[in-house]
Amino acid sequence: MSQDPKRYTITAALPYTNGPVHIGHLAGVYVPADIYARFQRLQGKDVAFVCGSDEHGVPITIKAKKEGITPQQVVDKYHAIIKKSFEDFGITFDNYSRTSAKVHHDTASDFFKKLYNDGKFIEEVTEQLYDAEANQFLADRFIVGTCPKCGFEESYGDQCENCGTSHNATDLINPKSAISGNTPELKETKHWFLPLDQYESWLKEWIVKGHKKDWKTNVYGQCKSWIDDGLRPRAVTRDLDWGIPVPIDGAEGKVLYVWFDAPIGYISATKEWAEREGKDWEPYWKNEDTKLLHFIGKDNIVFHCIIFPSMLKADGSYILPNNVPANEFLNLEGNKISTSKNWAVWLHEYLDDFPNQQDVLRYALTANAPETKDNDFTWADFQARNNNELVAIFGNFINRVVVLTHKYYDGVVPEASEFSEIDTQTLNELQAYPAVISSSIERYRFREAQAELMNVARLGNKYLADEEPWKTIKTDEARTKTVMYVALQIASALAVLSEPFLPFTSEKLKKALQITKGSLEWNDVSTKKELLASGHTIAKGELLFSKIEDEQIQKQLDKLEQSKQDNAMANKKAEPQKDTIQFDDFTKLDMRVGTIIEAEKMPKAKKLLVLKVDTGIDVRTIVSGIAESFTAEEIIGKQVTVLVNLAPRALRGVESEGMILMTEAPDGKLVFVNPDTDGVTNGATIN
Ligand code: B3M
Ligand code: ZN
Repeated sequence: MSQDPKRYTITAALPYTNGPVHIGHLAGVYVPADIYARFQRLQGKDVAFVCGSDEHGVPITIKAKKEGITPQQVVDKYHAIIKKSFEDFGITFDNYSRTSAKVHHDTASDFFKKLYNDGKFIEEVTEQLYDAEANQFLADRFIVGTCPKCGFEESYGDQCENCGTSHNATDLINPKSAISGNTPELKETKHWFLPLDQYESWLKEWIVKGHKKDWKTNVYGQCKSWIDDGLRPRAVTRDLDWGIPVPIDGAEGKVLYVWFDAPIGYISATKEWAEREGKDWEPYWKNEDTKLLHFIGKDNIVFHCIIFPSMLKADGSYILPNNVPANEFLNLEGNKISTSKNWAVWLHEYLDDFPNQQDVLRYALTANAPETKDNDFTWADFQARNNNELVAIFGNFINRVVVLTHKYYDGVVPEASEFSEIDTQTLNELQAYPAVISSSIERYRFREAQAELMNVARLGNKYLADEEPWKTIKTDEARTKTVMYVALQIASALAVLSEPFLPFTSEKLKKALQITKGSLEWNDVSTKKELLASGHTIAKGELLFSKIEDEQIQKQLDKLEQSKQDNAMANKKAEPQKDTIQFDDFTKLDMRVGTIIEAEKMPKAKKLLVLKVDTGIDVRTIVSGIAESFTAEEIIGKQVTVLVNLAPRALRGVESEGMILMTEAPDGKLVFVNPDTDGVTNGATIN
């Protein structure tokens, strides 16, 4: 392809529709893809930016079973949530489609048929695990059994979540169907395979010997190791009743493998878009002067770099991706993001909790993007990025410029007189930024690009701090005008250059500066002598950013803490029951309601509190190992359950005459077995 592509086909991984979108998806795929697409549009490029919901596959059928609804209901629910949250977040897909759409079923079926008719598949009968009671073949995720490697008893058919090994379902020891719990049997079934081995040398030529060295190291490395390991035929059909029916005779009850149909979803989404726009979709997928790019997360590399290209090659009429800028993973507060454990920041919830603050999240995710290694998102960092960078640097500069222009000149851009050396130097520096930022974006280095954008704001702040118009206004009117004129040029540049990263801010800023649509372009910043003319009137505008308070952050941390506890609760297995006792054994225990009337820490003992307890019989001393769960003050006055006839025992020299009944919360904190007996007096017996 020539240096300057005619058009861009930009795809972003189709999210699985078994849950909403979270910050891991955003940081890995959608924010960088959107920055790139917005940037190319700003360069006047012809862009098709497509995505859609991935609505097939086994996880969706499992979710449906769990919730007692149909797979269609599952995907309808999440498709709506995902689509809306992307829109509200400002992800500018030209089309967000879904794989249950007719256009996709047709496109994927036709794709399969062409390959089938051209003899590109091999047909093979293999033995697969079958659940006779449920009357169906079992997909990998529907089989659980003992991992042959580590002995973990709940390994899935395809992978053990305990040791990470991937294996075949037939390798599991003592496999069980997750549907009926029965032991599955082996049954013959016919499937169609794409013989990847036949594409090995071509892939080697294209990726390894080709110029794919400009792919990211992680992407190139994974591809190379897959190819070096040798490729094997891969089944592209499955025995399942949810998906696109295999469109040939003799394939009843079989559907296309989700990873066969999903990437074709990019093509269907492009078709749907082209039809709506009255365009021809084919150049976007078939012309060599199109730059095709797949934005994905690292777990999807093999599918986008090996399997899908082989499918496109097998068809023969398609172009291949120019690049696959895959990101690593984003963790959350030190732990892996997990949908099932609800360890995530969900986009739709963020949008509710932080209304009109889309750009803050976009900024924080890009500043911390897992471009070359896994990264961690923390709420503290999010808050700091906003308060110390967006508010203190970007917002502060713009605010000063707008306020001073109104204060000194009623909002009219002043006339500049002679430029000082500093002025010229500053304006020259400003002119260099579009190229600097572009170069980073073109190399998929979005965090670097965004850091350069912030340097434009820093340039503005430094200029104002050095030139001090608030001082010169008293002594040198002409100089002040020149300084404010230069500062307004920097503010205008920020309005344009921030668009790919901070689109909502860019919009607000353009409104404040009264920059009308289309009047100022990206490259104008380096070529135009004047971005905002003298005599032009700016508006007041709203504050671009506002401080995020500790309470807002605490609320988010509390939410995560709640997930942690819910999980601990769900995972906690009850201890096995103790040996049987007789009724007489039980009646020997004398348990009473009592009230803690005094409490103090036992000196030099981390865990112990010395309590005075009114048992109704007497007031006695009890030493209790609860100091790590309670302060002395908070338990005074609490009614508790006391075992009063336990033989006294000295603890650190203090005689303890009884025991207070406790249990443990999932987080390890002790809690009283509180009698919850409003109006019951001390000394009441428990039996
Ligand atoms: N649905 C997998 C994922 O979310 C997947 C991507 C499909 S892209 C064609 O990891
Ligand atoms: Zn294992």
